[in-house]
Amino acid sequence: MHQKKSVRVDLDPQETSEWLAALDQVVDEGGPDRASFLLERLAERARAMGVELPIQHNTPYINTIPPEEETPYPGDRALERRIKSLTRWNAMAMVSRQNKFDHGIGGHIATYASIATLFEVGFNHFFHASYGDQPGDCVYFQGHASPGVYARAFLEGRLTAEHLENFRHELRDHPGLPSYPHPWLLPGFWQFPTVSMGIAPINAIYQARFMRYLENRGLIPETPRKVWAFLGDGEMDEPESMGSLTLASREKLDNLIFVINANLQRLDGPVRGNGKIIQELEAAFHGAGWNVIKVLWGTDWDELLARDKSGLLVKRMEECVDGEYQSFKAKGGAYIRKEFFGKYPEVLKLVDHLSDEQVGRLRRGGHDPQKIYNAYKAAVEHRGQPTVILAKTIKGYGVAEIEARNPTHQQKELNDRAVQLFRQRFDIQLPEGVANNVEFYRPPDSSPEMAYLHERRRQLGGYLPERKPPQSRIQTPPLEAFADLLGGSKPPHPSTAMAFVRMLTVLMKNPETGKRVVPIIPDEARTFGMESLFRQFGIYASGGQLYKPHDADMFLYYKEQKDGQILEEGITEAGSMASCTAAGTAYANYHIEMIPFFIYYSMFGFQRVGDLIWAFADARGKGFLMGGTAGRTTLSGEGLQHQDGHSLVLASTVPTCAAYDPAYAYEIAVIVQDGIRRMYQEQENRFYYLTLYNENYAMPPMPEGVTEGILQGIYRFKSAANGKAKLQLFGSGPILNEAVRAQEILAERYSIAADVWSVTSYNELRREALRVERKNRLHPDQPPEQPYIVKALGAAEGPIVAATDYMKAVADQVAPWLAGRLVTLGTDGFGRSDNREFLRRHFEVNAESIVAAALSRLARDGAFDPAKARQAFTDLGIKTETVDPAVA
Ligand SMILES: Cc1ncc(C[n+]2csc(CCOP(=O)(O)OP(=O)(O)O)c2C)c(N)n1
Ligand SMILES: [Mg+2]
Repeated sequence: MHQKKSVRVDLDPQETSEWLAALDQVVDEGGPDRASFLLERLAERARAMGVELPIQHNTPYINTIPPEEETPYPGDRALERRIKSLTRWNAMAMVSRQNKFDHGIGGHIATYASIATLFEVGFNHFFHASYGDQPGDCVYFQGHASPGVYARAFLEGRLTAEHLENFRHELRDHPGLPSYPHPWLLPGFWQFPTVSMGIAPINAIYQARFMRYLENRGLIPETPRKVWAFLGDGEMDEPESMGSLTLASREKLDNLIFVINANLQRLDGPVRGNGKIIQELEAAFHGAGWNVIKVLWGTDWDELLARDKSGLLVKRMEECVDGEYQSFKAKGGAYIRKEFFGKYPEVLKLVDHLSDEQVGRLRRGGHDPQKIYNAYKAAVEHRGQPTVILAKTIKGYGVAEIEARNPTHQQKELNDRAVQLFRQRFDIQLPEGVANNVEFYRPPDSSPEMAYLHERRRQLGGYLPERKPPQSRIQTPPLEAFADLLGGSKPPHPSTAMAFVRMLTVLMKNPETGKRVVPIIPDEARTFGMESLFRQFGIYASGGQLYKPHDADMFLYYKEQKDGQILEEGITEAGSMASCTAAGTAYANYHIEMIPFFIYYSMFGFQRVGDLIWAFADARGKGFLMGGTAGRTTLSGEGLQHQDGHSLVLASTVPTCAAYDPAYAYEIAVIVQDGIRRMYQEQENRFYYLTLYNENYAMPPMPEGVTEGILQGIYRFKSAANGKAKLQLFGSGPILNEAVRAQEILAERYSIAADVWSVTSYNELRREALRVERKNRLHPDQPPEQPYIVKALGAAEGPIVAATDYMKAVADQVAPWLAGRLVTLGTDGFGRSDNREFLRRHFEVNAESIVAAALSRLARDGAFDPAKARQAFTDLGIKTETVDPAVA
């Protein structure tokens, strides 16, 4: 009988030892690979016989690469150490000086101290700045280790002492240096914004996938390019950090290398005081299908481990938790001897020949160039899987009094004694004046270390990070190319979402833009009526389609192909945004302009992945975010968690995002066409957000002379039919149709003439008005200019009722320039499941509510009889005593 046993007792020690002896013999005679082969066969057989085997995702707490498999270090260790020490010095000096000078300005010493060797081995041996005429590796530097990246660029002569002097003084001195990697602030230097934890890992994964996408589509040549992401161990707690791991293994992204700087600490204290973060991450990455390389112990441990015949040293390594490992480094050699080695007499004996100081200096793997080099080499050579290197380091390494201590993250300044100890610790040779004043130091170019540094970078194709996008070559198709959208619709009428899909198809067939368009969809294509694109352009599948789709005999079948153009991302807005980021910055990283269209449920965009969008803007990302099924009342049935009435408010917070809320097909054509021109022809660093709705209605032909207004944000769509308008109605998206209906009701029932305006972008109108206002403010001696909103309205008279499917705050943005005339109707509050008619009535944005608001305002202005207004409310079915939808 098969019995489960939770406690395993050795029932036959004699038999056990025979099996173990047999294994020993196999290893001795056949080698470890043979042993591993046999064990795998045994495990297969055992499983087939129903024997329960533990699933193991962890290996022992020692280095993955055994010393006998290591390659000797190819570089000059002494010169590299000198370069690294100088980088350490300059990085420390930069932060410490600035904080002495400007107390509280911030910066980090401890993080770079822990990651310096991991960076330097990369800089000297691995990070390619180019591959022939192709761009080089993408390196995501741990954000708050930026002082080290600056310090190296200073040694390389790419940044000046003035730059370092102005670290975190971007506004008062020139040239300033931003705190962290921000392409927006240092566009020739930084490539990837990383400092918001979790952004780098997910962006790096999708970057590696996008690189393959471009290769598989034949848009860039295949190169050995790698994506390196240097990440904190605390950072791995972010859901974005680990959320897309299986994409990387599924896509066999062997161009991707994560290096996790496991210094065992985060900001407040240990990452896993009561456990071992490296083991936890190993299991998770193994489970997700990654190649895992642990770099735990430095070379000086090899000899101890070789003499550890009892296995007790490894046992001791395994039983200690990170909180203890942190204490060992915080408390020094004598403590380590007593508390770590002292637990077992056999283990204690292993360090008999070492002084306390030597015991204290036994290095961790992440500080040993030999171990790091071998891990990087194995990672670069590994095929078929992404690699994660788990490097054990020490936070604040080598910095007296802060090393491995809980407050180390916050340490910004070093006192004179600590500076002296730092110099001694890393044997930093400096001219005396430089050392005493904690000045920056770069040896003369003729020195051996500088010659070495430059030669290494020359071998690796130049310096990095560096961001140098070439001139764009895309010519925008003329507006006439989208004639389909400009001439008005015939029944059955489309929605703006459908009109957009038509435009996208035209763009994808256009010889200029066709191949550059990247449609990115998180499992919503059918929602937006985009399934027609599947067969025409193919869904990207790196391995091709391995099955015959059940709908293969249908016209619009689900076609996956290796060079498919559509990125069907599955249900991950974060992943899709990361793809959008890779595509929208391809002009800088691959020197090819790609035009992403990320099409998603508008509710799950800015609200859900806002920080990724912010980073996209920082990275000078270009492209289009398309918020489908937009509007709190236009998306019927779906209710509170689906109906979006606020993404436009959030979009307005991103400086480079131009947000539009178009009503008609031709507006979309004008906005997108001009967007391509501005971003890809004029090279402006901006991107677009457009709402798309799923309500079908007649799309009018484009009136004459409206393109400027569409782009600026407002134009008169329909003048009053009878008489000069005494009232102005603003509408956006499908609510524009409500405004038109209100115009008719007002004319027919109340003899009030009103003009109707389409407001395509309150956000853009406000920005322009603010720019003009600022100019006027700063030049009181010059005649004031008028903002576009004021010019556009011209002599249009009377109060203005603005209705939108978004929050009132969207329309309120232009209130300051409308002299108290503006009444806003919008969809503040939680959504409901019902149809459009009831939703618009509930949120008071239907035609009747617009009419009521107009009459009410006219009555208050003395231009309409209040008693008649009250009667009108009854006639229009307006309930005056219901709960405010904003709080309902
Ligand atoms: C999303 C986000 N949350 C919080 C922070 C603030 N923060 C900066 S560094 C840090 C701790 C980082 O710990 P770890 O990732 O282990 O990096 P280490 O400095 O230890 O290398 C925190 C919480 C941030 N930058 N981003
Ligand atoms: Mg950490």
